[in-house]
Formats: sequence, C-alpha cells, structure tokens
Amino acid sequence: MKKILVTGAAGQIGSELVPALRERHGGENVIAAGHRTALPADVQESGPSIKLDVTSAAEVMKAVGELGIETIYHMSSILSALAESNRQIAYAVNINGTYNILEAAVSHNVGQVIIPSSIAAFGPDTPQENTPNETIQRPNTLYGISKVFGEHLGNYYHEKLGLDVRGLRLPGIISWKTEPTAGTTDYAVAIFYGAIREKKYTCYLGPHTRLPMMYMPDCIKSIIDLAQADGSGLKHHADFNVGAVSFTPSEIAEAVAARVEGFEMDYKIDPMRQAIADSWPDSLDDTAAREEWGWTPSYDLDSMSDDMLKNLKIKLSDGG
Ligand code: AKB
Repeated sequence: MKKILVTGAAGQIGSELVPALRERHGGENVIAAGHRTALPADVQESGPSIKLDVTSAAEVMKAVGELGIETIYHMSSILSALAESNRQIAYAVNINGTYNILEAAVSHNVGQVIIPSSIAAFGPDTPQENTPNETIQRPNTLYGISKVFGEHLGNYYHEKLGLDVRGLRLPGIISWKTEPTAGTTDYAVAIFYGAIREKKYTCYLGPHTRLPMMYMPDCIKSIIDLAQADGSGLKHHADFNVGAVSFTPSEIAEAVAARVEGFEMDYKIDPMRQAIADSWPDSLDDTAAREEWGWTPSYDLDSMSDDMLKNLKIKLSDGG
C-alpha cells in the first residue's frame, strides 16, 4: 500500500490524527513526521516516524520521493500567538514549508495533500456572525496571512497543476491529549487543566469574546471526511468553513463550574491575544462543507465538557 505522511505529528492535531489514520490504514502505512518536539510515545510505538524539517525544500523533496508517499496531511504550523512573536520561524514554517510540501507533491506524483486553514484566515473587516465561506478575509496576523496563502496556493496547485489539494478552516480545537500553548484559542483547553488541578483559572481573553470552537473528535472526523470525500462533488478545495460550537469564556466557565464544584475563573487580559481574538469570527457558516461533503459535528459545549473532564482527569492522574 502507498504511504501516508503526516507532518507536525507532535502537535495538538497531528498527535491525534496519526493514531486515527493508523487505525484505518494500518500502522506501517502512516509515517509520522516531527521536527523539534518529541513525538508522543503512542505515535512513536504504533508505526514509522521520521525527523523532517519542512522549511528545508531538499529534505521534504527527498522524504516524499524516497518514502513513496501517496497522501500528505500537512499539519506543521506555527500558531497565531507564537507567530506574532517569532515572525521568521512562522514565515519559514507556514509559508515556505507549505510551498515545499506542494512542490514535492507535484514532483513525486502524490495523489492528495490536505492543508488545514483556520478561522485566522479572516480579519477585522470580515462579517463576524455566521461568517460566509466566501467573504472579505484580510487577516491582520502573520499566522492568518500564512493561512490565506495556504488556501490560495492550494487552490492554485489544484487548478493549474491538477494536484488534489483540500483544506478546511478549523476553529479553536479543544483536546486533552496534547496541550496547545502557541495559539489564541488555547484558553478553552487551559481552563480544564486549571479546573482539575486547582479549581481556578485566570483567562487571558475577556468574558464576552465569542469564538468558533470544536472538540478534537469532530476535528479528526472533519479532516478525514474531507480527505475521503468524492472529489467530483467538490466545488471548493482548500478553503472550507467548518463550524461546530461557538462560546465565550464566561459561557465555558459556567459549563466547567457546573461540573467542578467550587471552580472559579477570573480575568487578566493579554492585549495581544485579545486583539487577535477580536479580529476573528464569532461563528461560521459552513453550508458549503455540509452540502459538498456532508459535514456534521457531533459535540456541543456540554458533551465536550463532560468528555474533556473525564479524559483529562485520567491523563493527569496518570502523571501526564
Ligand atoms: C490559534 O489559536 O492560533 C489556533 C487557530 C484558531 O488556528 N487554535
């Protein structure tokens, strides 16, 4: 069987996407590629892995060619908050890395490339409620600019070079396995760690900052469903809105307090992350994803909070 390459396999999404793909396609067929951060033990033990610096065109070209790759899930990305303070690395990974992956894919006849985009591909001029799939984008963060670049480049490689590139604009992702720390939506993960460890959390976004969010099982499902969708039914390619839930810090705090007795949240606003969050949509219109490949999320705020607390308690009591 032809091989699947997952870049960014140590990251929040990559570390859960690899096991999901291995379950479907067999452990030996899914190659986990990481760079600086060590891969989680289960990813390392359940199939092959390589060290891959996506900013090196030569390394990417060699790996894709020598490993006989048929599909690439390009998950490497420097997230919004870190990208603002590390422009050079963010540019190298998010812009050059994406270009290197697409060029290697074309050179080695890769069948399909999945490149996630983000709600960060929108900006302060975008309509914030029920943001349409096609609308003004104009992001004002380096991460957002790199995501718009990835969408356009993906659509270009599809139209001009016949490469099957697909991508979706993911909301903030909530998960218990790998804690994200470089983004703007990460408060919605950190709140659960605070609740379990000390029954309190200090939030860096204001109480009424509404953002689109999604629980990890829905995120993995959206990525795999899009990859497997019949291409003949797709009008969009690298730029699908995918919605799930939308909430504010005060609403998730209420959901956590209903489940963790004595939980309290206070606020210490981080102006940089607040400005980023204020430039992003409150909610997404994902009609195109629903109509073209049958997207439907399963988790709402309550079911997500129940599952997060259950699994994170187990992880933290095991010393994770
Ligand atoms: C971030 O906050 O940077 C990411 C994203 C919304 O893409 N979680």
